Amino acid sequence: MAEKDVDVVVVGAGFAGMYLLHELRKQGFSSRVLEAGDDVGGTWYWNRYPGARCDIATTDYQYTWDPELLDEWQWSEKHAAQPEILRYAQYVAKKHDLYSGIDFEVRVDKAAWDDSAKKWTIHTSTGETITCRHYVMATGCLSVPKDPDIPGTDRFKGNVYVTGRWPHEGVDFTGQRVAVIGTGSSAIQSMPHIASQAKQLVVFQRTPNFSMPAFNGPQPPGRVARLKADRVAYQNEARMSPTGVPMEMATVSALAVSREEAFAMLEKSWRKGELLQIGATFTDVGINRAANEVVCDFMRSKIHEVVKDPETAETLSPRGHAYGTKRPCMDTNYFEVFNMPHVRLVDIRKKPITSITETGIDFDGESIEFDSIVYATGFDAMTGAIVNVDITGKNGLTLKKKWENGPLTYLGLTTVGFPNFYMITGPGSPSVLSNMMVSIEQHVEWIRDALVDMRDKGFETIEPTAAAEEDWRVHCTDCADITLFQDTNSWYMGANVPGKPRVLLPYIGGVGRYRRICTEAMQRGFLGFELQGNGKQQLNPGPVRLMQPDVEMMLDVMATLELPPIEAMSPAEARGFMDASATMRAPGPDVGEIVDGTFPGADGDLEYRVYRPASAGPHPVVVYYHGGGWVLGSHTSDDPLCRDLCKRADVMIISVNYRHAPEARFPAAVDDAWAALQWVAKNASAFGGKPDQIAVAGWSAGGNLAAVVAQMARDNGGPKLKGQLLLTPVTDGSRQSASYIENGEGYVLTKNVMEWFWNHYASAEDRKSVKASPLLAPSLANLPPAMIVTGQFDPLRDEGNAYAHALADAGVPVKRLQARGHIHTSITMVDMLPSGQSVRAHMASGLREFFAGN
Ligand code: NA7
Repeated sequence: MAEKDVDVVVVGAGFAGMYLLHELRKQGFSSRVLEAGDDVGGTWYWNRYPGARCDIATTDYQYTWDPELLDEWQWSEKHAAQPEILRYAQYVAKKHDLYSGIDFEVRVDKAAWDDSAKKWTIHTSTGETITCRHYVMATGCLSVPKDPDIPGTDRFKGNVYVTGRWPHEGVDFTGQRVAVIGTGSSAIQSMPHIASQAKQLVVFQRTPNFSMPAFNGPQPPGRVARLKADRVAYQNEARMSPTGVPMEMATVSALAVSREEAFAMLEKSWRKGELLQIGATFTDVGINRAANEVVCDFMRSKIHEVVKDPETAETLSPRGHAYGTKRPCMDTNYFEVFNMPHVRLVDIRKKPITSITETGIDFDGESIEFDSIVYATGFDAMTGAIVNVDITGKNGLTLKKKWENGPLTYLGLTTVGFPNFYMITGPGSPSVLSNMMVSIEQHVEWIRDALVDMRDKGFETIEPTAAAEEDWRVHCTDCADITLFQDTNSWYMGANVPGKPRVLLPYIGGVGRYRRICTEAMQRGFLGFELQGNGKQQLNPGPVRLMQPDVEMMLDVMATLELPPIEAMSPAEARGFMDASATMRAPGPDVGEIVDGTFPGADGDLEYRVYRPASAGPHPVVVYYHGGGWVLGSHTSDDPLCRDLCKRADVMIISVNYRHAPEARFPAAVDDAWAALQWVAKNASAFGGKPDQIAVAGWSAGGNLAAVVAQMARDNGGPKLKGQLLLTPVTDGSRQSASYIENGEGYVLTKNVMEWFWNHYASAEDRKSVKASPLLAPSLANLPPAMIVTGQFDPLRDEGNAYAHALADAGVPVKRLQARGHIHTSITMVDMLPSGQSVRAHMASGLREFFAGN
C-alpha cells in the first residue's frame, strides 16, 4: 500500500525525478514519485518521432552520480538516438530499483499548501490525495506541446501526429502525402526520415532555423579517453563551464579577425559537430550583433552550398534573428531533403495557411491534400508543465496568477509564497541553455542538501524572501540585457505561445557561475531564505553577491592570468604594466576629431587631448581628469571612456595630464588640475567650445581632482562650472568606510592598491587637507550640480556615496547612481563590458543636463 503522507512528492520520472528519488532514499526521506507516462525517461519517453536524438554528445549527456555507469554502459554513437537514451534510463532505473518508487500513469491535478499543517496536499488523476512536507516539480522544460494555433486543426480527417506525442509503435509514411508544419529541432531531425518514406512531402516553414550537421558516428575516442583518464576533473570542468560541456573557450572577437580568418575558424568549429562550438568560436557571438552576423553569414553560406535551388536555399536561410537566440539545431541531412524532387518548401510568411481542411491544407489560394499532417510546432516551454498543474500556495495565491506577467523565482529553484516547493531546471535557472544532465544533477543535489540541512536543524519550511526573489529577477534581467536574446521571438522568450509574457525564461549567466551562486546561498546559511520550524526562525535576507555577468567573466579571466599585485611593483613597473594592458582594450567609438597639444601646468608644460564631437560646434566643454591613483595614467589613458562620453553627450572633452606621484607628490596634481581648468576656461572659445559652459569630470583619483577643483573654482571666484561628473571618486583619505572591508579584495582595485596609491601621493597629514579629501570641506554649499557614479563592488563606493549625500545635504543638486554589480574599473571598459553601457548612457545624460537650457 503506497504511503499517503510522505516527506517528498516528486512529479515526473525523467532524469531529474529518477536521480532525486535515488538521493531521497539514500538520505532516508520517504517519497512518492508520480509520472504521467507508463515508463521512466521523461522527454525521451515522449519524444519518439523518427530521428529524435540528443544534440549534446553522449560523453557529456549521462549521469555522473553513479560512476560505475561509465563502464557499464557503452554508448553506440556520439549523439545517441531516443531509443538508446530511453534504454539507458530504463537500465539505471532497474539497476537502482527506482521502478518500485514510482507511480506510473498518474498525473498531479492539484496541489495546495496547508499553512497550518505546513504541508502540501496533492490530488492526483487517480483520485488519490497525498500529503507531503516538500513538493518538487521535475516535469521537464519541453513537456507540454503547444497548441498549433492554426485555424481548422480539428477538421482534418487524415492522420495527425504531434512530434512530442509520437505513437509508441512508430509511423510508416510509405506512399503517403505528408505535411510537416514547423521547422524547429523536432522537424529538422525527423524530416529526413519522413522524406525518405513519403510519396510527397510539403514543409510549411514560418521561421527558418540555423542548423549544422551532427557528423554523428561512434563516440570520439579522444573525448572518451579524456573522460575516462580523469573522470572527476572532466566532470568538474563541465560543471563549472558556461554551458555544462567542457569546451575550448574563445579568446578573440569575431570582429578582430578578417572575414576569411573568421570563416576558417568557424569551419573548424563546424567540423567538430558539437552544438555549442559554433557559438563559442568567438568571444562576442552572444552579445554583439555585428560579430553574430559573421556567424550567420557563415551558416547561411553552408545552406547555399547544400541546397541546389538558390531560391529554396534563400528561403531556408535565417535572416531575421541572431545566431543562438532561437535554439540552433543539429541535423543529419536536413537541408539535403530540399534537393529531393518530391519535397516542397512553403514559406508561410509569404503564403500564409488559411485553414486546415477535412482533406488537407489551404494556403495562399492553393489547396493541397494530405494523408498525414505532422505538427512539429513546439512546446509551451519551461513554465507550461508547471502552471498546468493547479498549484496554490500561501493565502490562496495560485502559481498561475503569480506568474501571469512572467515567472518569478529565486535561483530558478523556489518562489515566494510557495514554501517547500521546488522546481528542477525551472525558469530563472540555466536549464535549456545548458547541458540538461549537468543542470539536473546540480538542482537535485541542492534540493537534497537543503532537505538534509533543514532536517538536521529541525526546520520544517523554507521559503525565499521577496527581496531575494526581486534581486534574482533583476540579476536575470541584467544577464539577458547584455545578450541578443530579447530581440528574437523564440520559445526562450515565451514568444511562441500567444499571450505568454515575453521574458527570457532561462538564466543566461552560465552554468558555472550559477552553481557558484546556488552553493554560496546555501553555504552562507541559506542567503535569501526564511526557514521556520519547531518554534525557530532563521531569516537570512541575503542576497547573494550578484555581479554583472560580464564583469564577473572578466574577473574570472583575470584570475586565470595570475597577474602580479600592483602594490608589489615599483611605480615604473606599474606604469609599464598599465601601458601594456591598454594595448589590449577596445579603442572606443570614433568621434569627430581628436587633437593633442600642451598647456602650461603649474610647473611646466603638460599634455592634453581634445575629443570633439562630429556635430557642428561650438560645444559645451568638459575638463576631464584621468584615473590611476595619482601615480599612473596620462591624458590618453582613459581614451575609450573619453570618446564614449564625447559621442554620447555630444560635448567636447579635454583630457588634461597632471604631474604624478611619487615624483610629484600632493598637491602637485591639484595645482596642475587647477591650472588646466583655468587655462581651458580662458581658451575655450579658441577650441570651438562654449566658454560659459564648462564642467569638470574625472574617474577615481581624477574624480578626486575634479571634486577638488570644483571647490577651488567656487572659492576663488570662478570659473563658474556647470557641473561635476565624478566616477567612482576618491573623496576621503581616511579609508574607514565599510566598502573598504566588503570590497577590499578581489575586485581589481584592492584595499592594498589604494593604500599604495595614497602612500605615494600624500602623507597622513596631507590627506586631511580638503584638497586631498574633498569630503572634509567645511561647507559644500554653492558647488555646481553633481553626478556621482559609484560601483557596488568598489572599495571607494561608500566615500563616493558619502560625498553625494554631503553635497545634497548642502543643497547642491545631485544625481547619484550606484552601478549594480560593477567594480571600480568596469564602467570605463567601453566596448568590452556591455553592462557598462547603460551606466555610461546615464553619465552622458547627466552631462547633457548640466548644459541644458543654456
Ligand atoms: P520549436 O523549436 O519550438 O519549433 C516549432 C516550430 O514550429 C517552429 O519552426 C515554429 O515557427 C513552428 N510553429 C509553431 N507554431 C506555428 C504555427 N502556428 N504555424 C506555423 N509554424 C508554427 O519546437 P521543436 O519541437 O522543434 O523543438 C523544441 C526543442 O526540443 C528544441 O529546441 C530542442 O531543445 C529540443 P516559429 O519559429 O515560431 O516561427
